[in-house]
Amino acid sequence: MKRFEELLNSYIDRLPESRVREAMRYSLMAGGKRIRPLLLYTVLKGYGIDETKGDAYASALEMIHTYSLIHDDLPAMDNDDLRRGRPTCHKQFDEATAILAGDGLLTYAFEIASEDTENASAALACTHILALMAGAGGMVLGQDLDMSEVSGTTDFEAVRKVHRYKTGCLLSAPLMMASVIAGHSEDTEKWHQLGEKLGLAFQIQDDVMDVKLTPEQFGKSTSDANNDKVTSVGLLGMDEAENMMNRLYKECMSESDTFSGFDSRALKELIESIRTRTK
Ligand code: GRG
Repeated sequence: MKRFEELLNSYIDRLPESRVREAMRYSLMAGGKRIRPLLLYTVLKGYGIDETKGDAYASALEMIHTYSLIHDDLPAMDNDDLRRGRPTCHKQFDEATAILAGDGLLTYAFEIASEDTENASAALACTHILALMAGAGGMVLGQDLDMSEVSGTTDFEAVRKVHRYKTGCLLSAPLMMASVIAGHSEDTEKWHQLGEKLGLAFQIQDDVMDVKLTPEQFGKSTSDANNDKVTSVGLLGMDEAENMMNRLYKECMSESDTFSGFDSRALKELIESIRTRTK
């Protein structure tokens, strides 16, 4: 992924020099796992499409993901000091700059996603998917539900709904976008469903790691369990949460075999590496 790291950095270089630009770079280049870009590249590969066709969209996704983490860490939301093993953006800079860095990354993502003039119809469709999955009917809704509706709930379905929007939407987006770029828009809705399942598994795993790992191992403050936030582990217990997570990952792998004209081997390997991740 060295090529992708350089690509992200070069997008930031294109912006005028400023404090907000350096705050955007600080968070974007902080060693994230790049799971959303990897999902996009891997699905393109499965369809036999050159990965560079996905560069702009992979970059846009990582920018939106990074903006969401910057804003999630702010005192008004989760109030975290540590992210990806380093001070959060507002700790390294200040709150106002962190808000602007998030705004800058969100807006820049749409600039980048919409500038693919070689395939303007894919650019339009992918930009639309990005907006749907990231906005107030997607990830933003999930964050809102998480902060309001589910506090104190004992209903796992309510928690599942939060995960579906907060985590699932931004994992569905790369799968959906890759199917559009590959000219397989007939598969987009099915990828949406698969991404939601992957998101649920991924979030349950995040909750498991939140309990099992120290902040140093996890690279972020273990704030969810400590803040008495409702988590899958809290509601289901550790064993049941881990069983559900493994079952969901397995279902994702077998569902990835059901797309015609798609070689699922690389995607299954990626899902397995996500299932066995240690951070
Ligand atoms: C502020 C609109 C807004 C949304 C915030 C992303 C998010 C929504 C909150 C962050 C907290 C959280 C646990 C989100 C669920 C998704 C998740 C597990 C994010 C972490 O993603 P990774 O593991 O992070 O891909 P890295 O650091 O590897 O990029």
